[in-house]
Amino acid sequence: MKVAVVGATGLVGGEILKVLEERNFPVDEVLLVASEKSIGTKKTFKGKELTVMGVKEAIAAKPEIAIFSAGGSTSLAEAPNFAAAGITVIDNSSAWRMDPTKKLVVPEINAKELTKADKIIANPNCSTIQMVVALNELHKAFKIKRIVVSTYQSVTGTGKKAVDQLMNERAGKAGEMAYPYKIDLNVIPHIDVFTENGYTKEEMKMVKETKKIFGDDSVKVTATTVRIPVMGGHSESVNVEFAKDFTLEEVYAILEKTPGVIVVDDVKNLKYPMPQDAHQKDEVLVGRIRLDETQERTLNMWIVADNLRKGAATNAVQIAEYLLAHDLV
Ligand code: 2RA
Repeated sequence: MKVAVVGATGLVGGEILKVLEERNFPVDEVLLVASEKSIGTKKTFKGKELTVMGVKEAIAAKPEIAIFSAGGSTSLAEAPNFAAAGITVIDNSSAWRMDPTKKLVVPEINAKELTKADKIIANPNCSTIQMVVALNELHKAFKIKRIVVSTYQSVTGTGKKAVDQLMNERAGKAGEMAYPYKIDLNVIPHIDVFTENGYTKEEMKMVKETKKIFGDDSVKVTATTVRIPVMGGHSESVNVEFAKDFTLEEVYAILEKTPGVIVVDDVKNLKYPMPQDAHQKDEVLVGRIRLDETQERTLNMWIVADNLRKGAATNAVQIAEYLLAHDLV
């Protein structure tokens, strides 16, 4: 099995390589692929030094799977070329997510929709993945009517330049700006670009992707996505209204059995999810679970996950594992 990692030199690309190794994905050869400027650079995989190549060389090498994390424009330009060569693409960018002919997949929720015909598969946005993983089984049991979500997103979601800006600011050093403002000791209520309706693209991703992944257009979502000076993971405050009655005991029982979720909820002992605990983990941590005392059939909860792992690399590798396990590649 040959796997290409397109965008291998980025933060997510590095995590994809780490996850492939940690999960012992049955790969005989990994092809590191990046833009022209990175061709020839070296990275290590399973103790072996590999050389970064360009897309043409990678397509010619005919990997069975190509995992992309190279930005939307590269995905739009190159994913069809890989697919035309019979290579199955799993893409981390937003390029294909809302394309009606492409599947938007969180393995715990809808991997069963995948077929051999799917040659470009979209990986959802990190902030969407952790929320739907936490809510999916509750949705199946009690039918979600409406979600109000506020996110507190790690600078790693922006990339290396943002991490460097935060570290430089903390060290009192000048440096390149990934954001329009200082991020250290600050909070920026703006992720991606603003759209006509006053929401950002990041907020509208959470609205639209949630409906598509659940296969349920009736689920209402409203979001405020915020950047905070944190590493290790994204946090989300979620208020969710259901159509059916439930008890907290039923909610805990369902969450304890939800694939990909770890319940961390013991406030008497100050146990609740935090990015420092989610860092480098593949699970979604859920805590601060409590009834919304202002509205019937409504819950508040706090959801934390490593956005580079379950939010991107691990979800993509889990899709590849599913494809392999079901002879779809
Ligand atoms: C972010 N979810 O956190 C976006 C893209 N990774 O910036």
